[in-house]
Amino acid sequence: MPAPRGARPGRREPAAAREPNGLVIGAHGRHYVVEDRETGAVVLCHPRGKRSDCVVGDHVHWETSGDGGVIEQVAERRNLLYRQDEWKTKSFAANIDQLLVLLAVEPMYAETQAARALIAAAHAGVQALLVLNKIDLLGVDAARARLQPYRDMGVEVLECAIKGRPDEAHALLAPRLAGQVTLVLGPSGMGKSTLINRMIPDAQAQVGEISQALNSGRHTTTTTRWYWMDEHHREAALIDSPGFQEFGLRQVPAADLARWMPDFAAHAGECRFHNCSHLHEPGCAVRAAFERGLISAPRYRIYQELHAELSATRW
Ligand SMILES: Nc1nc2c(ncn2[C@@H]2O[C@H](COP(=O)(O)OP(=O)(O)OP(=O)(O)O)[C@@H](O)[C@H]2O)c(=O)[nH]1
Ligand SMILES: [Mg+2]
Ligand SMILES: [Zn+2]
Repeated sequence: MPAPRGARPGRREPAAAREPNGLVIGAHGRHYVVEDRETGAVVLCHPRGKRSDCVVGDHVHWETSGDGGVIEQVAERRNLLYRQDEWKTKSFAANIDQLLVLLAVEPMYAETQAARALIAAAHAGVQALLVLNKIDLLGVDAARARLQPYRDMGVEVLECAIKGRPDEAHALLAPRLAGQVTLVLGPSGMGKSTLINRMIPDAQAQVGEISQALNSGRHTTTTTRWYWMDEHHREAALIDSPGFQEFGLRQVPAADLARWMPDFAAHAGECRFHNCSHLHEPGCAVRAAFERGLISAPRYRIYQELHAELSATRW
């Protein structure tokens, strides 16, 4: 067979010309856990050079080096979900098919956390669904009511009790997760690791049971990790992540915010001014919708809070 044009015998192809041979399945600071695409072997890798900009879900080209490996190149990403405040950017995962925002009846979460995760997903071009967990606990009616605005704006909202009613939860979630790479995100204590363990019995993700008898404290998830749902086909995966508190959205310009909030976007086109901020302008269709109850009071407050945050001077 003739050599391809431009290829010289004995000369190594640049990494860019080769197929990625690894997948980043874990990240611990400057160390990355890489799974070899061919063999499925797991190797601890360092990135080449000073910059460490890998994230779970990245397709990489890696080579053996000493006991571990070196990441030579990160392939172009289909998408990247991240949060960004004034000081830093924190990536959650790359190349995902969907985001599952997990909430619970208890502990009570801040609605702004859910809203922010959905905005980040919309901005990154990732479809998202909300799952309300622990519906076996008291307070389910109030938690359900808080999510009604999200249902109304077309977000898929599922309800389950992953620990309380595990079989039912499995039957509900399995078809939604099949064949997809799903990032599971949410505040601490919502049941993300419980969900991973329910769907993948071999996962053995640490769950935050408070063991008073053993006085061992809570086991919260501290790093993001990829779990295959189907070891053989390697199509579907769940990504467990540490609970988030802050969720900066500095990547979104204030003027674009309404675009990523479906209940706002539905009316924004009708405003008198095309660059309406939906805060104080006359002829604002978004404010009119809010006053008619078509946009919920908490959602409008979240918009005001975010708009102010994103308009503040950067240092
Ligand atoms: N009552 C009830 N408790 C649940 C349910 N699902 C999970 N839990 C409990 O919620 C607690 C927190 O669960 P985790 O899975 O560790 O939560 P997490 O979201 O992974 O938390 P972080 O790792 O800290 O982000 C544990 O004590 C679980 O047993 C449920 O359906 N009902
Ligand atoms: Mg966890
Ligand atoms: Zn407006």
